[in-house]
Amino acid sequence: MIYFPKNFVWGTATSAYQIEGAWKKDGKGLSIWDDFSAQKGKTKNGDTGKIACDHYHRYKEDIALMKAAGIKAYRFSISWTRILPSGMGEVNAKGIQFYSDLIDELLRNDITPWVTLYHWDLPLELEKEFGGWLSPKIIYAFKNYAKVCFEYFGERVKHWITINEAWVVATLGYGQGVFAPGKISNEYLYLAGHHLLLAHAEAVECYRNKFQTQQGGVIGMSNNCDWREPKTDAPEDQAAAQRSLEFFLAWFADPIYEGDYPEIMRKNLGERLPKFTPEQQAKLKGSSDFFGLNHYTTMFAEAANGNFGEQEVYGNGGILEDQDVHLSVDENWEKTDMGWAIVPWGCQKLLLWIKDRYDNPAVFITENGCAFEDEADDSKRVNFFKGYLGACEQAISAGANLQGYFVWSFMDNFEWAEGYSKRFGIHYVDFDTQQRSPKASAKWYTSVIQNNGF
Ligand code: PNW
Repeated sequence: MIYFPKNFVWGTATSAYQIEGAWKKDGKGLSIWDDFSAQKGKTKNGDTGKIACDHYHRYKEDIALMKAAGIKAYRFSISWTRILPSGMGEVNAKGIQFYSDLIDELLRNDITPWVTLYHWDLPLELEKEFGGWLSPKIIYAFKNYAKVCFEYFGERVKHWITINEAWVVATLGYGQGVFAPGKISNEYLYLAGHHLLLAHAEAVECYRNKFQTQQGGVIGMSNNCDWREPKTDAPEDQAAAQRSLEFFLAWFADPIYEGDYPEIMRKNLGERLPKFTPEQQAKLKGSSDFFGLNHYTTMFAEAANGNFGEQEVYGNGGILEDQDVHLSVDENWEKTDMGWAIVPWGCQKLLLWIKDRYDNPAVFITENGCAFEDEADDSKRVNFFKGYLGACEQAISAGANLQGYFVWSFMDNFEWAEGYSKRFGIHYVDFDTQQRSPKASAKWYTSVIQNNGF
């Protein structure tokens, strides 16, 4: 039996563009993902989120499934362009109504809403007007949007996540160009990352100054990180693994917990890494009430000593060269349909790394899950969760302050560049008929929540 602390938060997660559909309904403006997925060759089979799971029309059905599964907390994201169709300016009443109804429906079903403000669907207008995350103008646009959300929803929403996975936004969107807006540069990613952090800090300051006291909620950021295991015991490989974690997670977490980027980034990147003013540092430091962590996989790291070529895993964008690290996986590790290795002990090590580096903050795993084709017993997915939840339990026993876990994802959905080809959900969705039903993993998760053990 594996036991979790009494008030452990058991949840599941989704994001707006991946499930809502209704891409132009009720005054919604276009986002960079509407634009990107419509471009030839950007997503597998040309898939887009135009309909997705049609959650916009079926949210009541989906919440009923959540309730039936015994899920206690639901993390979803707000589509910025439903609220502010061009990113700034007039509020779209119908967009407010949709999220207001969704929140009410959750509360009626005793499910706690955890709301992500930015899960990658930047208003296209802001991309066109000033280059989105590449311009400091985005900081105030984001703050303004966040403020609207706090005003309309903050009486009912007590858990806020400003930005989902700044690393993905910066690296895949502005470094490698495989995600919207599809830019490729070894400078842009650090500039975008800088503005993501500053936007987070402004939104948090706004929440704390104007809303937090009356509304009594918490706010933080969710960052993604794999574990990096030294390929060998050699000191240079151990240093490479550490460096790789610093370029991955500490890139965003150090500014939030320490007020500045890791030294190794400053050293290796020189002028490509923007600097914070002392005022910005003060705003950033301490700007999260909890540590949101999205974790999926583990890779070996070894010192590259300047040799790059075929071994590169994440492609260009410069980030591996910047780290001077080679990444690889063990051929014997089992892999998901995304090719991501299943390594539960990596999760445990990462949780303890966070504990040690950031003085044991309250951590919520805001995403963890795996893509697998459906099987009747859904055993691959169940085994994945068993492994990772076991690792969480061990990390807690070793002192990690882990307080919650959100399965990614509640249902099969639009998996970005992979379209509908990759299935992460604990609920099956038939995209032709829009029927959904719980997979065996959903039933298994229910039993974990109920028994708090397995
Ligand atoms: C996360 N990587 O994305 C996102 O938050 C989800 O929207 C997504 O569906 C889920 O994980 C599964 O992919 C990631 O390359 C995308 O390391 C790419 C990476 C990590 C997370």
